[in-house]
Order: sequence, then C-alpha cells, then structure tokens
Amino acid sequence: MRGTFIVIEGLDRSGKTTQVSTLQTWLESSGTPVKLFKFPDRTTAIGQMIDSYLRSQSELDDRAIHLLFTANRWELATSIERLLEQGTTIVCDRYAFSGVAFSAAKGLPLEWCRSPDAGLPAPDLTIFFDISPETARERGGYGEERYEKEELQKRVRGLFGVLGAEFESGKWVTVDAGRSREEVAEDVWRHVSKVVGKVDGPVARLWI
Ligand code: DGP
Repeated sequence: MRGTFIVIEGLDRSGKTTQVSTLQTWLESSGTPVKLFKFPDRTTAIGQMIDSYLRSQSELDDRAIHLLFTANRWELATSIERLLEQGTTIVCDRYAFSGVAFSAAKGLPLEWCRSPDAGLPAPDLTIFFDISPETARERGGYGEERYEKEELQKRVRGLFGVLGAEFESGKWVTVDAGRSREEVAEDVWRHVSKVVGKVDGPVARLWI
C-alpha cells in the first residue's frame, strides 16, 4: 500500500493549522507513518520571496507571484511523490486549490491560474474547511498579511466551491470549520479513516 495524500484547504482563520497537528497525532497513534507539508513553504529560497510579498515587504506582479506559489509546490512535488510511494501518508496544509482560489479572487482568469499546477501529485482526499466571514471575524478577525481581508476571503470562499464541485464525491469533502475544535477534529477523522491505508497504485496527476 502506498501512503495516502490528504490535503486540508480553507480560508484564513478556519483553524487548519491546529487541525493538521491533531490529525498528525491521531494518525501516528493509529500506527500510520505520516509527514506534514505546508504551502507556502516559506523555508525555501522561493518561499522566502513569497513570505516577503505576503508581509507586504515587496511588490510583485499578480502573475509573477502566482507562478512563485506554483513553483514552491513543484519544488517539493518529487519529495511528496517519493514519500507516498514509500508508504508515508502526507497531510498537506494548503495546496494548488489555494493557488487558484486566491489568485482568481484577485481577478486573474481561473483557467490561467490552474494551468501551471496541472500535473502535480493529486490528493486522494481534500478536506475543505469552510467558515463564514462573520465567524472568522468573531475569532479575532484577520491579521496583518496581504490577503486577510473580508471581501477577498468571500470571493476565495466562492472559488473553493467552484473547484470542489468538479470532484467526484468522496475526493473533496467540506467540513463546517465554525464549530468547536473537538467537533471539527471528529469530522476530519471520520473522513480520513475512510481512505487512509486504503489507496494503492500510482499517484494520480492533478487536473490532467
Ligand atoms: P498561510 O501560511 O496558510 O496563512 O497562507 C498564507 C496566505 O497565502 C494565505 O492568505 C493564503 C495565501 N495563499 C496560499 N497559497 C497560495 C497560492 O498558491 N497562491 C496565492 N495567490 N495565495 C496563496
């Protein structure tokens, strides 16, 4: 059996990071070898350019930054694929769906945004953390980074819906992230335990 590729997507303030770490603990205690990835990965040279852009310390053309986010995923794609083939399950905090949703929300054509990510390793399961802008605001609102603005997040939410609708059922699930941590964690585990350790064969390619 190869490892299972699980992607957690969602809006800012949806609690992804906490849930990714709970999921890691639960998978480890069930005896599943697991590795976490997080995009953007700000530790690489490309990731540092993205970090500087997100913190508004540099300016870049919308298309140029889009391609940097994509390049950041491609530079880790081979590691992801190798780990999956070796039997390690991967939990990934954000992926190409954020790439398309955030850039298209800024006004770039959706199909143009999708094209450079086509061919990346495809997740076996994507869990979308949905939260209303009102609930996100109650959690302390958005922070200082460039995309943490309510109007933009509303458009991003709609675009995630468009991307998710393209998937067959079971491959993309939406979780109501406005509930308590415990409820969300239980829901995530319910979905994950249906697929983990049950996929085999070559890793599929995204959007091909
Ligand atoms: P995070 O480190 O998860 O808080 O993500 C940083 C911000 O970058 C967040 O507002 C979402 C956005 N983002 C993540 N991936 C991409 C991407 O591929 N393209 C664009 N344009 N934005 C992204």
